[in-house]
Amino acid sequence: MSSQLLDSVLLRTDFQDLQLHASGKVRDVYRLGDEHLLFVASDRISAFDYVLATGIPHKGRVLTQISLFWFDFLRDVVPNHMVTADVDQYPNEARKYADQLRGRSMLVQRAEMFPVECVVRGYISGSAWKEYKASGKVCGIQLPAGLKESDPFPEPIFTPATKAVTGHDENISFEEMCKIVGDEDAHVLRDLTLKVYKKAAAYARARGIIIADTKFEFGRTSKGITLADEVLTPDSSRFWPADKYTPGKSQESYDKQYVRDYLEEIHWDKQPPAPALPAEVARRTSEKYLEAYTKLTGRKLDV
Ligand code: Q0Q
Repeated sequence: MSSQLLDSVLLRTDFQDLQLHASGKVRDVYRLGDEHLLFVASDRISAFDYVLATGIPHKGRVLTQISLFWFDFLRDVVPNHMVTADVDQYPNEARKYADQLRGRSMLVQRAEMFPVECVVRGYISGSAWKEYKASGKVCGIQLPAGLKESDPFPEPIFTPATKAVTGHDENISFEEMCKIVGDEDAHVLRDLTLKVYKKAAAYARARGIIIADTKFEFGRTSKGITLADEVLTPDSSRFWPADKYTPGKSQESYDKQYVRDYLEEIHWDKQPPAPALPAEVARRTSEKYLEAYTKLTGRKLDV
């Protein structure tokens, strides 16, 4: 990877003057006053629950811009927590880091987050496929017999989850969700999740990307129930290339397949330390992220 390309890879955010609110595998959230948070997307990539030692050029910017695209696309369906992604509008304490934040961050309204992951699945894959094979159900939902791996569900299904202490999402039934957030909010969250997914998945499919499933996080703000976190990105969703879709087996990942193939090739035991990636794998993965952005938005990211 050229040194210039390496310069553009942001692996660690370290904004000394900002107060860290939360940190995920690839994103960090900083507190800005009592009302706002600053979301920062790094170029880190995780695979099999581990952050790899090599960053992917432009990944953080692409995923931020994809969320911004969907917030705007869905603005008539559900309010969202985004305030601005224009670093020149950020509060002073963040503006000093404008050059590192530009394009890969957003100022969001602080919300009272619901402690449930709103997962919706259009196709049967992953943990749902395992559960279906064992019981014919997913999250307590009885499904038709004879579904093959990666088949579309007759209708997208809502399969909520809670974040267990291990950090893994744990599927729960809708009834259990009602006990956690209350009947009324559970019904509103389920209906919103399905409505948002159907609209976005239909749009993406027409542009060559199958969004097989995705995870939304909602919170309560002055606008009521508000769409938060990242939205319909390759990190919060399964993106499949539509032109390679073949039911009956697991599908290629639109964005992470080169990484997965490399990790299989070197027989990584999926134990830490996670390996570094060859420059060529990082470069080709970067191209897939940029390609996904262009397919969805019709725009090219200036790199
Ligand atoms: C909030 N997170 C998630 C997270 C680590 C994301 C805090 N608008 C909000 C949001 C949002 N979105 C949050 N809290 C209050 N208001 C979401 C779980 C954690 C990295 C990225 N953490």
